[in-house]
Amino acid sequence: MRIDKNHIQDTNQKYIAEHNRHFDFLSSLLSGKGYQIDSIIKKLGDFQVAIPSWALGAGGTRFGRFSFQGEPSNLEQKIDDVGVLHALTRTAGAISLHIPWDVPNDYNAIKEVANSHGVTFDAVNSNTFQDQESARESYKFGSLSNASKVIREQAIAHNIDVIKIGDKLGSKSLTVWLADGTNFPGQANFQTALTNTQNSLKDIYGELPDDWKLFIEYKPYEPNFYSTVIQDWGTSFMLANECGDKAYTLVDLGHHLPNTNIEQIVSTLMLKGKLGGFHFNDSKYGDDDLTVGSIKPYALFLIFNELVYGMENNPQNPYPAWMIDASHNTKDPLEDLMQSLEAIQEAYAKALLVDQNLLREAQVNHDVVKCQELLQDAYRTDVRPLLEKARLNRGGALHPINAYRSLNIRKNLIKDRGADSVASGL
Ligand code: AOS
Ligand code: ZN
Ligand code: ZN
Ligand code: ZN
Repeated sequence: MRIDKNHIQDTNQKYIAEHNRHFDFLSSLLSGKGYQIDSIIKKLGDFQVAIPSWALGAGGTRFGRFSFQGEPSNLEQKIDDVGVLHALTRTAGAISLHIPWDVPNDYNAIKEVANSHGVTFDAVNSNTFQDQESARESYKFGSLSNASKVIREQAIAHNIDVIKIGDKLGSKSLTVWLADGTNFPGQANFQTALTNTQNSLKDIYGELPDDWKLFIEYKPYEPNFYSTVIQDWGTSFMLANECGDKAYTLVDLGHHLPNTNIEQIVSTLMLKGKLGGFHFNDSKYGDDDLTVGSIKPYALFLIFNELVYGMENNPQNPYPAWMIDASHNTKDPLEDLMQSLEAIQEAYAKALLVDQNLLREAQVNHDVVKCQELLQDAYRTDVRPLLEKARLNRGGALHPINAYRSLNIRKNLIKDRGADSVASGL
């Protein structure tokens, strides 16, 4: 399945006059206020977000899984789906693989498919939260933290395998998310579990190629409900520091207890040069993995405000790896991902409109009202014409979801793959 660029242009015809009107209005408004429109549009176009291979099929919950017709059933088809997203939005230029769900049979063939879509391989994710059929040891009571040395060694070896697989594809980072923890008080010794995790991570870190990064993800609870070994950003940050310069904290928006000030966490990590990666999603309660921007768009904007500040003022922090980590079972996964991509771009564009100089001045003058006015003025601006322009400039669709629907992409995928295809993996 491949979208002809001309077909995307055809779908744009219907909206171009309206787009021009909106864009002209917004750009004269913003230019009048002194903004450099071209530079904002360039930044939006350059902002690429990786799509996780496991979000391309309809997800599920621990209670069940409902598949969506035409799901990709192998790695090549997953990359094709990211190709569709990238062709329409021009902002999904990477895929993040999960091993062992996505082990390539033929590396060159897989690289060629990705290349043909202009898609690169972002962070590779290891999996020590499920037992594989061929596995000798079980992760039921933990992996890198396990009290048993043989189990830890199996988990370390798996992570090293994942690095080797990613290296053959051109990935430059490994993301480790552990389910390790306990369900009941007294079940494990906290200090032993943390020490084991630290030593295991150091062993993995020792096998990283020079130009690679290790991302350590944290999460307060789930699947364990009493304790999680890497429960918060502080624990992740500490482990990253113990490992070394190539190890970083990864922030997943859903991995915080309700009302946590995530923007402040982001800001602290960037100041310390340790924000390595980012998983976008949204949540009402916990790690809900809902569509980005569907629940708390203002919080997302405030987070982006800190990300933009950090990208402009913290050269000690490398450019973070962006990924969507969302999946559920009610929408067409590709339409859902387009909604997430749009929400990310929108929050980013609004954050780029925050006048950092005026904000600094208002802060120094303790003008609290002015500070809020500056943020909210940016947030209330309808930036969608800027996003459209960024896509248009790169050959994408003015309205990706409308184009996806009018080009009958899902129908074609069902025709190619069958109505009962099931995504491999989760
Ligand atoms: C799990 O909660 C984490 O968010 C992981 O980043 C990711 O969702 C998982 O590795 C995919 O199964
Ligand atoms: Zn995540
Ligand atoms: Zn998660
Ligand atoms: Zn999540």
